[in-house]
Amino acid sequence: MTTAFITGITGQDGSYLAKLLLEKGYEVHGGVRRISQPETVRLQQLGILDQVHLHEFDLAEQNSIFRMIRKVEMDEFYNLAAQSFVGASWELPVYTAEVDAMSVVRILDTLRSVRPETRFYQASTSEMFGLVQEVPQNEKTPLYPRSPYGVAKVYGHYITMNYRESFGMHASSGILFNHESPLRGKEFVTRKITLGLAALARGGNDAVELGNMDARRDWGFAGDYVEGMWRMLQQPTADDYVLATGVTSTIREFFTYAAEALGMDLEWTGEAENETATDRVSGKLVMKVNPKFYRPAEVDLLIGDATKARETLGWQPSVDVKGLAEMMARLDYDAIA
Ligand code: NDP
Ligand code: GDR
Repeated sequence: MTTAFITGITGQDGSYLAKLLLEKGYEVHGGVRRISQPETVRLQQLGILDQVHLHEFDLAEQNSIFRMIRKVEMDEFYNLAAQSFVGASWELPVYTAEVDAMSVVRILDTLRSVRPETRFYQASTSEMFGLVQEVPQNEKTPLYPRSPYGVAKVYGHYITMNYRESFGMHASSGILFNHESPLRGKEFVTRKITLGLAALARGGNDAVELGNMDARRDWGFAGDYVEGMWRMLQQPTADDYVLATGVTSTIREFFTYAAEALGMDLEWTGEAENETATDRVSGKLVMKVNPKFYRPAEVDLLIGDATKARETLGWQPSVDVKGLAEMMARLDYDAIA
């Protein structure tokens, strides 16, 4: 039986990946932060909490990483844990660097000493591309991160490549573009939108307050992306791969798709800080911009080219952005019933 260890197993991707690996017959172990009440809601929602082995573990603590890698006889290690909210990284820049950058070398160096044959996956991100240099973005596009989060992830990305090249480790990075799901954290824009719209459709009156409506993201479904992670580690040699849909949409477009899925018909007025959306059907104000959600520096345009993943891994996304918005909005609506 193949054994995998997942950091961030309680997160969106970690829980979907755990489910996928269990379905493939793996023994699945995961690291869980010691907090007063462990956040295992997603594993419960997927019905797999009693099938995974959870270990107390913190990425910021070297000894914790060392003990875990010594204890679990693992074949594959997926490093998904991170301070993953870009917006918070300006308020938590040092912590973000500790967890998203330094922990990667802590893990790699421990694996090198204790279990050098372990296959390693690093959760790299399209945020590393940052300021637009070229579109669409692929594995060779120059990096220009725009947030402390992006900067930390660039370190994680290059140190993974460096351990692969220096020590011959099977260490791969997935440069994943935004991927969402009904299990997405509530502060990320897609889920914030679908939760807010679902509450409005159920009779609420609080307009969703958002920041920059013009940013463009390449959004896919998280369930598809964890399949890509697994495929990377099944390759005979390690490498870096972009996973993306190749379609980019504004925040406004995502909002519109989710609103339409709940029967709304939007009228947009104003621009920038004064932009609003009203539902013609109910007459309610459903969106207003609040500048407090603007970021100190923005990533304006992300659109990925996943040709390499398609050709080498046989990977392709199965859900488009409209289908994704509909899936999330309807499930959030049903959950309120
Ligand atoms: P989530 O925020 O949903 O999950 C993050 C996970 O990391 C949680 O399990 C969290 O634990 C854990 N974690 C955070 N800090 C620590 C720590 N100090 N020690 C141990 N565990 C910790 O993120 P996603 O699932 O969306 O993303 C997974 C990874 O992929 C992240 O590294 C993210 O940066 C990266 N990524 C995500 C993309 C996306 O669109 N989703 C795109 C590209 C990259 P807890 O449950 O206790 O909070
Ligand atoms: P992102 O996702 O920063 O791309 O990082 P997020 O959903 O937070 O923001 C996407 C875009 O929406 C704009 N935006 C808002 N964002 C939030 N969160 N809240 C708002 O109210 C709001 N209004 C507008 C943002 O400015 C931004 O342009 C995600 C995370 O999962 C990272 O961990 C991952 O690496 C990248 O995706 C790829």
